[in-house]
Amino acid sequence: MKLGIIGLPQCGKTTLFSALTHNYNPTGQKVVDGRAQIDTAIVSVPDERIDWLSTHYRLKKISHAKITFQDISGITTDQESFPRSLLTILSQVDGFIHVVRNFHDLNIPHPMQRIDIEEDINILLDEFAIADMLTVDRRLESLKSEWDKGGGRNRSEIEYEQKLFEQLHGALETNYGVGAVHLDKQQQKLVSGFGFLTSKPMLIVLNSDDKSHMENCLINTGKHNNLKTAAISLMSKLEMEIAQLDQSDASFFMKEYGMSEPVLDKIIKNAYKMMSLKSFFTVGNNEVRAWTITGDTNAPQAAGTIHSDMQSGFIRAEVMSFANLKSLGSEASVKAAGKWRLEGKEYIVQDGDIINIRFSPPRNNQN
Ligand SMILES: Nc1nc2c(ncn2[C@@H]2O[C@H](COP(=O)(O)OP(=O)(O)OP(=O)(O)O)[C@@H](O)[C@H]2O)c(=O)[nH]1
Ligand SMILES: [Mg+2]
Repeated sequence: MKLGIIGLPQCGKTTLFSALTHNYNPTGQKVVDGRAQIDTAIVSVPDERIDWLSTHYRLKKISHAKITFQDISGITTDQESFPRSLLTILSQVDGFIHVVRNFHDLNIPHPMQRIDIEEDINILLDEFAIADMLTVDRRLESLKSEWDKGGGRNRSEIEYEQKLFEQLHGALETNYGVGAVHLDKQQQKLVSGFGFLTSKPMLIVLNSDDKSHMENCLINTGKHNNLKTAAISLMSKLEMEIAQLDQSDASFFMKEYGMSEPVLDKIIKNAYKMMSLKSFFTVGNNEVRAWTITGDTNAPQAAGTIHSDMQSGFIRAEVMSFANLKSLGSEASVKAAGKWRLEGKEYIVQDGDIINIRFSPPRNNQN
Protein backbone atom coordinates (compact mmCIF):
# COMPACT_ATOMS: atom_id res chain seq x y z
CA MET A 1 0.00 0.00 0.00
CA LYS A 2 1.56 3.25 -1.11
CA LEU A 3 0.25 6.67 -0.07
CA GLY A 4 1.54 9.83 -1.72
CA ILE A 5 1.69 13.03 0.33
CA ILE A 6 0.86 15.87 -2.03
CA GLY A 7 -0.18 19.51 -1.92
CA LEU A 8 0.72 22.99 -3.11
CA PRO A 9 4.25 24.29 -2.40
CA GLN A 10 5.12 24.95 1.24
CA CYS A 11 1.85 23.58 2.63
CA GLY A 12 3.62 21.27 5.09
CA LYS A 13 4.09 17.98 3.20
CA THR A 14 7.62 17.32 4.42
CA THR A 15 6.66 18.33 7.96
CA LEU A 16 3.86 15.74 7.94
CA PHE A 17 6.10 13.14 6.29
CA SER A 18 8.71 13.66 9.02
CA ALA A 19 6.07 13.35 11.75
CA LEU A 20 4.78 10.09 10.22
CA THR A 21 8.11 8.49 9.47
CA HIS A 22 10.36 9.82 12.21
CA ASN A 23 11.23 6.33 13.47
CA TYR A 24 11.91 4.93 10.03
CA ASN A 25 14.77 5.45 7.63
CA PRO A 26 13.86 6.88 4.26
CA THR A 27 14.47 4.19 1.66
CA GLY A 28 15.72 6.51 -0.98
CA GLN A 29 15.42 9.86 -2.62
CA LYS A 30 14.78 10.52 -6.22
CA VAL A 31 14.95 13.82 -8.01
CA VAL A 32 12.36 14.23 -10.70
CA ASP A 33 12.84 16.82 -13.44
CA GLY A 34 15.02 19.00 -11.27
CA ARG A 35 12.09 20.64 -9.55
CA ALA A 36 10.33 17.77 -7.85
CA GLN A 37 11.73 15.59 -5.14
CA ILE A 38 10.40 12.36 -3.73
CA ASP A 39 11.22 10.88 -0.34
CA THR A 40 10.05 7.41 0.55
CA ALA A 41 9.72 5.58 3.86
CA ILE A 42 8.06 2.31 4.76
CA VAL A 43 6.31 2.23 8.12
CA SER A 44 4.60 -0.47 10.16
CA VAL A 45 0.86 -0.14 10.64
CA PRO A 46 0.28 0.14 14.39
CA ASP A 47 -2.18 -2.54 15.52
CA GLU A 48 -2.67 -3.60 19.14
CA ARG A 49 -4.26 -6.87 18.01
CA ILE A 50 -1.01 -8.19 16.58
CA ASP A 51 0.78 -7.50 19.87
CA TRP A 52 -1.95 -9.38 21.72
CA LEU A 53 -1.64 -12.32 19.30
CA SER A 54 2.12 -12.54 19.72
CA THR A 55 1.71 -12.73 23.52
CA HIS A 56 -1.14 -15.23 23.22
CA TYR A 57 0.73 -17.59 20.90
CA ARG A 58 4.11 -16.86 22.57
CA LEU A 59 5.63 -15.95 19.23
CA LYS A 60 8.32 -13.31 19.35
CA LYS A 61 8.44 -12.60 15.65
CA ILE A 62 5.87 -10.01 14.60
CA SER A 63 5.34 -8.60 11.15
CA HIS A 64 3.06 -5.62 11.02
CA ALA A 65 1.29 -4.66 7.81
CA LYS A 66 3.36 -2.09 5.95
CA ILE A 67 2.52 1.23 4.38
CA THR A 68 4.83 3.20 2.14
CA PHE A 69 4.63 6.97 2.45
CA GLN A 70 6.01 9.16 -0.30
CA ASP A 71 6.62 12.86 0.15
CA ILE A 72 5.97 14.14 -3.36
CA SER A 73 6.88 17.76 -3.99
CA GLY A 74 6.83 19.50 -7.33
CA ILE A 75 3.14 20.18 -7.93
CA THR A 76 3.08 23.89 -8.66
CA THR A 77 0.47 26.36 -9.77
CA ASP A 78 2.47 27.70 -12.69
CA GLN A 79 2.90 24.66 -14.88
CA GLU A 80 0.65 23.80 -17.79
CA SER A 81 0.80 20.09 -17.17
CA PHE A 82 2.68 17.77 -14.88
CA PRO A 83 6.15 16.74 -16.03
CA ARG A 84 5.89 13.17 -17.28
CA SER A 85 8.01 11.66 -14.52
CA LEU A 86 5.98 13.41 -11.80
CA LEU A 87 2.80 12.10 -13.41
CA THR A 88 4.27 8.60 -13.39
CA ILE A 89 5.04 8.84 -9.66
CA LEU A 90 1.55 10.18 -8.93
CA SER A 91 -0.13 7.50 -11.01
CA GLN A 92 1.64 4.71 -9.12
CA VAL A 93 0.33 5.44 -5.62
CA ASP A 94 -2.76 3.74 -4.19
CA GLY A 95 -4.10 6.88 -2.56
CA PHE A 96 -3.26 10.48 -1.75
CA ILE A 97 -2.79 12.39 1.45
CA HIS A 98 -3.51 15.89 0.31
CA VAL A 99 -2.02 18.46 2.68
CA VAL A 100 -3.73 21.85 2.62
CA ARG A 101 -2.26 24.91 4.25
CA ASN A 102 -4.36 26.18 7.11
CA PHE A 103 -1.66 27.98 9.07
CA HIS A 104 -0.87 31.65 9.09
CA ASP A 105 2.78 32.60 8.99
CA LEU A 106 4.01 35.64 7.12
CA ASN A 107 7.51 34.19 6.90
CA ILE A 108 6.33 31.29 4.79
CA PRO A 109 5.06 32.45 1.42
CA HIS A 110 1.89 30.97 -0.03
CA PRO A 111 1.90 30.71 -3.85
CA MET A 112 -1.21 32.92 -3.96
CA GLN A 113 -0.40 35.05 -0.90
CA ARG A 114 -3.57 34.08 0.95
CA ILE A 115 -5.06 31.25 3.01
CA ASP A 116 -8.08 29.65 1.36
CA ILE A 117 -8.57 25.96 2.02
CA GLU A 118 -11.29 25.24 -0.50
CA GLU A 119 -9.64 27.20 -3.28
CA ASP A 120 -6.33 25.39 -2.69
CA ILE A 121 -8.05 22.01 -2.78
CA ASN A 122 -9.82 22.87 -5.99
CA ILE A 123 -6.61 24.10 -7.66
CA LEU A 124 -5.05 20.72 -7.13
CA LEU A 125 -8.19 18.79 -8.10
CA ASP A 126 -8.36 20.85 -11.30
CA GLU A 127 -4.77 19.88 -12.09
CA PHE A 128 -5.59 16.21 -11.51
CA ALA A 129 -8.63 16.42 -13.78
CA ILE A 130 -6.58 18.11 -16.51
CA ALA A 131 -3.83 15.48 -16.22
CA ASP A 132 -6.40 12.67 -16.56
CA MET A 133 -8.09 14.42 -19.48
CA LEU A 134 -4.76 14.60 -21.31
CA THR A 135 -4.19 10.90 -20.70
CA VAL A 136 -7.70 10.03 -21.93
CA ASP A 137 -7.31 12.16 -25.04
CA ARG A 138 -3.91 10.66 -25.81
CA ARG A 139 -5.45 7.20 -25.58
CA LEU A 140 -8.33 8.21 -27.85
CA GLU A 141 -5.86 9.51 -30.42
CA SER A 142 -3.85 6.31 -30.42
CA LEU A 143 -7.05 4.24 -30.70
CA LYS A 144 -8.08 6.34 -33.68
CA SER A 145 -4.76 5.79 -35.44
CA GLU A 146 -5.02 2.08 -34.66
CA TRP A 147 -8.47 2.09 -36.24
CA ASP A 148 -7.27 4.04 -39.29
CA LYS A 149 -4.31 1.78 -39.85
CA GLY A 150 -6.40 -1.38 -39.79
CA GLY A 151 -5.01 -4.88 -39.43
CA GLY A 152 -4.00 -5.80 -35.89
CA ARG A 153 -6.77 -5.96 -33.34
CA ASN A 154 -10.35 -6.83 -33.96
CA ARG A 155 -12.34 -3.68 -34.87
CA SER A 156 -15.02 -4.34 -32.28
CA GLU A 157 -12.36 -4.42 -29.56
CA ILE A 158 -11.05 -1.02 -30.62
CA GLU A 159 -14.56 0.37 -30.79
CA TYR A 160 -15.35 -0.96 -27.32
CA GLU A 161 -12.30 0.76 -25.90
CA GLN A 162 -13.05 3.98 -27.77
CA LYS A 163 -16.55 4.11 -26.26
CA LEU A 164 -15.10 3.55 -22.81
CA PHE A 165 -12.55 6.35 -23.09
CA GLU A 166 -15.17 8.69 -24.57
CA GLN A 167 -17.25 7.97 -21.50
CA LEU A 168 -14.28 8.89 -19.27
CA HIS A 169 -13.76 12.04 -21.32
CA GLY A 170 -17.41 12.98 -20.79
CA ALA A 171 -17.16 12.40 -17.04
CA LEU A 172 -14.05 14.55 -16.69
CA GLU A 173 -15.63 17.28 -18.80
CA THR A 174 -18.56 17.49 -16.39
CA ASN A 175 -16.22 17.51 -13.38
CA TYR A 176 -16.71 13.95 -12.38
CA GLY A 177 -13.53 12.05 -11.63
CA VAL A 178 -12.70 8.82 -13.43
CA GLY A 179 -13.50 7.12 -10.11
CA ALA A 180 -17.14 8.22 -10.43
CA VAL A 181 -17.66 6.18 -13.62
CA HIS A 182 -19.06 2.75 -12.96
CA LEU A 183 -16.88 0.19 -14.71
CA ASP A 184 -17.37 -3.54 -15.07
CA LYS A 185 -14.50 -5.98 -14.66
CA GLN A 186 -13.45 -5.88 -18.32
CA GLN A 187 -13.51 -2.08 -18.38
CA GLN A 188 -11.57 -1.89 -15.12
CA LYS A 189 -8.88 -4.01 -16.72
CA LEU A 190 -8.61 -1.67 -19.71
CA VAL A 191 -8.37 1.38 -17.46
CA SER A 192 -6.25 0.11 -14.58
CA GLY A 193 -2.84 0.56 -16.21
CA PHE A 194 -3.36 4.30 -16.64
CA GLY A 195 -3.39 5.06 -12.90
CA PHE A 196 -5.92 7.87 -13.29
CA LEU A 197 -5.41 10.45 -10.55
CA THR A 198 -9.09 11.22 -10.12
CA SER A 199 -9.86 7.58 -9.49
CA LYS A 200 -7.68 7.38 -6.40
CA PRO A 201 -8.95 7.95 -2.88
CA MET A 202 -7.77 11.16 -1.26
CA LEU A 203 -7.48 11.99 2.41
CA ILE A 204 -7.47 15.75 2.82
CA VAL A 205 -5.37 16.93 5.76
CA LEU A 206 -5.83 20.50 6.88
CA ASN A 207 -2.49 21.53 8.26
CA SER A 208 -3.41 23.91 11.04
CA ASP A 209 -1.30 25.84 13.52
CA ASP A 210 -3.99 26.36 16.07
CA LYS A 211 -6.62 24.13 17.58
CA SER A 212 -9.30 26.70 16.79
CA HIS A 213 -8.60 26.29 13.09
CA MET A 214 -9.17 22.59 13.30
CA GLU A 215 -12.84 22.44 14.14
CA ASN A 216 -14.57 22.44 10.82
CA CYS A 217 -13.62 19.52 8.63
CA LEU A 218 -16.59 19.74 6.32
CA ILE A 219 -15.01 20.76 3.09
CA ASN A 220 -16.75 21.69 -0.06
CA THR A 221 -14.73 20.38 -2.97
CA GLY A 222 -16.75 22.76 -5.09
CA LYS A 223 -17.35 21.75 -8.62
CA HIS A 224 -15.59 18.39 -8.32
CA ASN A 225 -18.22 15.73 -7.99
CA ASN A 226 -18.14 12.29 -6.49
CA LEU A 227 -14.52 12.20 -5.51
CA LYS A 228 -13.67 9.69 -2.84
CA THR A 229 -12.39 12.11 -0.25
CA ALA A 230 -12.39 12.43 3.50
CA ALA A 231 -10.92 15.24 5.54
CA ILE A 232 -9.19 15.54 8.87
CA SER A 233 -7.33 18.33 10.53
CA LEU A 234 -4.08 18.23 12.41
CA MET A 235 -1.12 20.34 13.46
CA SER A 236 1.77 18.84 11.49
CA LYS A 237 4.49 21.05 12.90
CA LEU A 238 3.54 20.24 16.48
CA GLU A 239 3.09 16.58 15.57
CA MET A 240 6.57 16.51 14.08
CA GLU A 241 8.03 18.03 17.23
CA ILE A 242 6.15 15.53 19.39
CA ALA A 243 7.28 12.60 17.22
CA GLN A 244 10.86 13.51 18.08
CA LEU A 245 10.31 13.34 21.85
CA ASP A 246 10.71 10.26 24.00
CA GLN A 247 7.56 8.39 24.99
CA SER A 248 6.88 10.09 28.34
CA ASP A 249 7.46 13.64 27.08
CA ALA A 250 5.39 12.87 24.00
CA SER A 251 2.49 11.62 26.17
CA PHE A 252 2.71 14.76 28.30
CA PHE A 253 2.50 17.10 25.31
CA MET A 254 -0.22 15.09 23.62
CA LYS A 255 -2.32 15.35 26.76
CA GLU A 256 -1.55 19.05 27.04
CA TYR A 257 -2.81 19.67 23.50
CA GLY A 258 -5.73 17.25 23.78
CA MET A 259 -4.37 14.83 21.19
CA SER A 260 -5.79 11.36 21.70
CA GLU A 261 -3.39 9.40 19.50
CA PRO A 262 -0.09 9.73 17.64
CA VAL A 263 -0.29 11.26 14.18
CA LEU A 264 0.71 8.00 12.46
CA ASP A 265 -2.24 6.17 14.06
CA LYS A 266 -4.62 8.97 13.12
CA ILE A 267 -3.54 9.11 9.49
CA ILE A 268 -3.51 5.34 9.05
CA LYS A 269 -6.88 4.87 10.74
CA ASN A 270 -8.46 7.47 8.49
CA ALA A 271 -6.72 6.18 5.36
CA TYR A 272 -7.92 2.63 6.13
CA LYS A 273 -11.46 3.89 6.62
CA MET A 274 -11.44 5.99 3.47
CA MET A 275 -9.97 3.21 1.34
CA SER A 276 -12.11 0.50 2.98
CA LEU A 277 -8.97 -1.41 3.96
CA LYS A 278 -8.96 -4.36 6.32
CA SER A 279 -6.29 -6.33 8.14
CA PHE A 280 -6.23 -10.07 8.52
CA PHE A 281 -3.73 -12.14 10.49
CA THR A 282 -1.76 -15.32 9.99
CA VAL A 283 -0.11 -17.30 12.78
CA GLY A 284 2.56 -19.84 11.88
CA ASN A 285 6.23 -20.43 11.10
CA ASN A 286 7.04 -18.83 14.47
CA GLU A 287 5.51 -15.59 13.33
CA VAL A 288 2.35 -13.51 13.77
CA ARG A 289 1.73 -11.43 10.72
CA ALA A 290 -0.77 -8.77 9.61
CA TRP A 291 -1.77 -8.30 5.98
CA THR A 292 -3.65 -5.45 4.34
CA ILE A 293 -6.44 -6.03 1.84
CA THR A 294 -9.21 -3.95 0.29
CA GLY A 295 -12.80 -4.22 1.45
CA ASP A 296 -14.15 -6.73 -1.05
CA THR A 297 -11.27 -9.22 -1.09
CA ASN A 298 -12.34 -12.85 -1.15
CA ALA A 299 -10.48 -15.69 0.55
CA PRO A 300 -8.40 -16.81 -2.49
CA GLN A 301 -7.39 -13.20 -3.22
CA ALA A 302 -6.38 -12.73 0.41
CA ALA A 303 -4.37 -15.96 0.13
CA GLY A 304 -2.71 -14.44 -2.95
CA THR A 305 -1.37 -11.53 -0.87
CA ILE A 306 0.60 -14.13 1.11
CA HIS A 307 1.76 -16.18 -1.87
CA SER A 308 0.46 -16.64 -5.41
CA ASP A 309 0.63 -20.46 -5.01
CA MET A 310 -1.84 -20.19 -2.15
CA GLN A 311 -4.29 -18.40 -4.41
CA SER A 312 -3.95 -20.75 -7.37
CA GLY A 313 -4.08 -23.87 -5.19
CA PHE A 314 -6.68 -22.49 -2.75
CA ILE A 315 -8.89 -25.17 -1.19
CA ARG A 316 -10.39 -23.69 1.97
CA ALA A 317 -9.68 -21.07 4.60
CA GLU A 318 -9.81 -21.86 8.30
CA VAL A 319 -11.15 -18.70 9.91
CA MET A 320 -11.81 -17.33 13.37
CA SER A 321 -12.21 -13.74 14.35
CA PHE A 322 -9.75 -11.93 16.57
CA ALA A 323 -12.64 -10.70 18.72
CA ASN A 324 -13.84 -14.25 19.36
CA LEU A 325 -10.36 -15.52 20.16
CA LYS A 326 -9.77 -12.67 22.57
CA SER A 327 -13.11 -12.96 24.34
CA LEU A 328 -13.20 -16.79 24.48
CA GLY A 329 -9.51 -17.08 25.38
CA SER A 330 -8.32 -20.00 23.26
CA GLU A 331 -8.67 -21.65 19.87
CA ALA A 332 -10.25 -24.70 21.58
CA SER A 333 -12.95 -22.52 23.16
CA VAL A 334 -13.60 -20.81 19.84
CA LYS A 335 -14.08 -24.24 18.26
CA ALA A 336 -16.27 -25.42 21.13
CA ALA A 337 -18.48 -22.35 20.68
CA GLY A 338 -18.89 -23.16 16.99
CA LYS A 339 -17.15 -19.97 15.96
CA TRP A 340 -14.27 -21.58 14.08
CA ARG A 341 -15.20 -21.90 10.42
CA LEU A 342 -14.10 -23.43 7.16
CA GLU A 343 -14.76 -20.95 4.37
CA GLY A 344 -14.69 -21.38 0.60
CA LYS A 345 -13.79 -19.33 -2.44
CA GLU A 346 -16.66 -16.88 -2.14
CA TYR A 347 -15.93 -15.85 1.43
CA ILE A 348 -15.24 -12.13 1.83
CA VAL A 349 -12.46 -11.74 4.37
CA GLN A 350 -13.40 -9.60 7.37
CA ASP A 351 -11.25 -7.18 9.32
CA GLY A 352 -9.59 -9.04 12.20
CA ASP A 353 -9.94 -12.54 10.72
CA ILE A 354 -7.23 -14.97 11.77
CA ILE A 355 -6.76 -17.21 8.76
CA ASN A 356 -5.01 -20.42 7.87
CA ILE A 357 -5.10 -21.22 4.17
CA ARG A 358 -5.45 -24.82 3.04
CA PHE A 359 -4.06 -25.14 -0.45
CA SER A 360 -2.51 -27.67 -2.77
CA PRO A 361 1.00 -26.67 -3.81
CA PRO A 362 1.70 -26.44 -7.56
CA ARG A 363 2.49 -29.77 -9.22
CA ASN A 364 6.12 -29.08 -10.02
CA ASN A 365 6.81 -28.62 -6.30
CA GLN A 366 5.20 -31.93 -5.37
CA ASN A 367 7.27 -35.05 -5.07
N1 LIG B 1 3.78 28.29 11.49
C1 LIG B 1 3.67 27.08 10.97
N2 LIG B 1 4.58 26.68 10.10
C2 LIG B 1 4.45 25.46 9.58
C3 LIG B 1 3.40 24.56 9.90
N3 LIG B 1 3.56 23.42 9.19
C4 LIG B 1 4.66 23.59 8.45
N4 LIG B 1 5.21 24.81 8.69
C5 LIG B 1 6.43 25.40 8.11
O1 LIG B 1 6.17 25.67 6.74
C6 LIG B 1 7.37 25.54 5.98
C7 LIG B 1 7.09 24.60 4.84
O2 LIG B 1 6.86 23.31 5.36
P1 LIG B 1 7.27 22.01 4.56
O3 LIG B 1 6.82 20.86 5.38
O4 LIG B 1 8.69 22.08 4.16
O5 LIG B 1 6.34 22.19 3.30
P2 LIG B 1 6.36 21.36 1.95
O6 LIG B 1 4.94 21.26 1.53
O7 LIG B 1 7.13 20.12 2.13
O8 LIG B 1 7.15 22.36 0.98
P3 LIG B 1 7.73 22.03 -0.48
O9 LIG B 1 8.28 20.64 -0.45
O10 LIG B 1 8.78 23.06 -0.69
O11 LIG B 1 6.59 22.19 -1.42
C8 LIG B 1 8.44 25.02 6.95
O12 LIG B 1 9.21 26.12 7.35
C9 LIG B 1 7.60 24.47 8.11
O13 LIG B 1 8.32 24.52 9.32
C10 LIG B 1 2.43 25.03 10.86
O14 LIG B 1 1.48 24.32 11.21
N5 LIG B 1 2.62 26.28 11.35
MG1 LIG C 1 8.80 19.36 1.03
